[in-house]
Amino acid sequence: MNILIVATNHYGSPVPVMPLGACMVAEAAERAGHRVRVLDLMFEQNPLNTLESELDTSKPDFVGLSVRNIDNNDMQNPVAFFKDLKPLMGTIRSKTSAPVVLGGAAVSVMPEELLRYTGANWAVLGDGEVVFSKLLSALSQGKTPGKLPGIAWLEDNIFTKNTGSVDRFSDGCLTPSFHRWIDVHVYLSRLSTVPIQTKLGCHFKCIYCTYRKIEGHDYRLCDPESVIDAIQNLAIAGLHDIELVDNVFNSPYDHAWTICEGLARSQSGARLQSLELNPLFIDDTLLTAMERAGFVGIGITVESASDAVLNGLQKGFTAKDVYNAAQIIQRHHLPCLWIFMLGGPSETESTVQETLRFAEQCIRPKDVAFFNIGIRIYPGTELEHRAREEGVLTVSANEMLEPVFYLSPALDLDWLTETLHKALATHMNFIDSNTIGLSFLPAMNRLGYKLGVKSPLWRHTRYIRRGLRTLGMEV
Ligand code: B12
Ligand code: SF4
Repeated sequence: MNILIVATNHYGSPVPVMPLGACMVAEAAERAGHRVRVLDLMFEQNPLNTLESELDTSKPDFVGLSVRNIDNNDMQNPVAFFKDLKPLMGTIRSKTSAPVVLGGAAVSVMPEELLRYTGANWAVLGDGEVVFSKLLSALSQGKTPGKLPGIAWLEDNIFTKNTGSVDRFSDGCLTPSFHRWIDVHVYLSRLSTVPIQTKLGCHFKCIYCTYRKIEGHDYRLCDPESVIDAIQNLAIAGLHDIELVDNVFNSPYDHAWTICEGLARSQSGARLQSLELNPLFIDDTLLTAMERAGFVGIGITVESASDAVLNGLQKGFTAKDVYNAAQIIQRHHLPCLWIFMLGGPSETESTVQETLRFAEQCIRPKDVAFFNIGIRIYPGTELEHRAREEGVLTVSANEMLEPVFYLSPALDLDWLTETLHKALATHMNFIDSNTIGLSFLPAMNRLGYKLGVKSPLWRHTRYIRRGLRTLGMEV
């Protein structure tokens, strides 16, 4: 059968993200015997026209829509990407009556709402490479996929989903041949990294998090040797800047350490990054192994340095762990991006000051602190219940495709914005979502590439900000 998979994401900040999932699903469908094309809308100037001509050319029997982002998770400048889906569906329906299957992270987070909003026929929940092919096989034989776990649909307008054990995970590290499906060079010229997963799942229970809805609570670990091979092969293919996109890279600790040790031995030449480190599992041994493996940047998602807030967020670690991680990081050379979330449950003016004090005293000037204000609330999370109890959230789950945010009732938004603004003005290595939302960031990525700057660009934050300020820009 002819299958068209449309990677719908076209958001270029902080960098354009390669559609890893769409490519994996396409390759799996091809292995199952289908003729598959991927249409990547990331750099398309006129996505609807391009889609129209692609539909004319490929005449698909099934269309898969890969949907990554619902919105940009940014309370200060919210952008709702889900709204792009209606015109795309309109174009598809004007050309073909082929069934449309939704997949992608956004779909796992809000499947019912996206099925209703788009009018698509089916949704695949979670990792889709095995389920999608099974769904295609059932539908092409005229069978209803009925009990196939991992799919959802609307039946007589009632949302129905099949849970149960989903036969979908291979313990080998899956890396698609990106060159076959997308224009890799354009991504590289925007300083994009090549994404790769070493595992799925997360054991933690942070109250706002959707990741477990996407990948599950139990860890599903890729065989370390297969991860090392995959990274070596990417590097041989000229794809050196590789990002490990696990929910949390350093948990389980032993798995991360084994991969790093193997990579150090392999001398792959890859330049590795991961922005998802948990302070609980950082120690000198792991950071040394990461340095030897070829890491060029790490991110640590601590969210806060106040016990009250960490407790409220149910992060599973304490302010002491955050301070301890900072001391360890200071003993190493790895550039580090610290990620904070201000305004969560139990946040007050004094807890904000605690976190800012930590950032001022414990983050090296060469490292970077990124501050987010407010937390996007998603249906089904603990945060949703808390927000309803506190009267912060009043809309129904169906209305939550439109971004809604939690801000601690004990905080005044103007005070918080002003306080953060002052901290950013005096610390050139502090940034917020306004900085990564800068309209000229894509142009800066392109310029950086032309000048031979290597990813991650955030390592140069203080020089970039100083330079732009000299030019009179308010950044
Ligand atoms: C790593 C990551 C990043 C990295 C990406 C680095 C890189 N080089 O790729 C960085 C930090 C840059 C990033 C940025 C952002 N991210 Co992010 N990110 C993730 C994370 C943790 C993993 C994504 C990933 O690669 N997964 C691995 C691949 C294999 O999975 P996948 O693409 O989802 O594909 C599988 C399934 O979804 C499915 N599937 C996919 N397509 C299709 C198609 C069909 C037809 C079918 C059937 C199935 C299917 O099968 C695939 C294979 O198993 C997810 C959380 C998560 N656990 O998913 C958030 C997540 C995707 N990000 C999210 C967001 C919001 C963002 C930002 C907008 C944040 C911001 N304000 O900057 C930006 C957007 C960037 C952009 N240009 O689009 C949201 C998106 C959903 C939402 N809430 O809107 C997520 C889910 C986190 C969250 N908050 O809920 N992100
Ligand atoms: S550790 Fe990260 S992925 Fe895991 S539940 Fe918390 S926020 Fe989500």
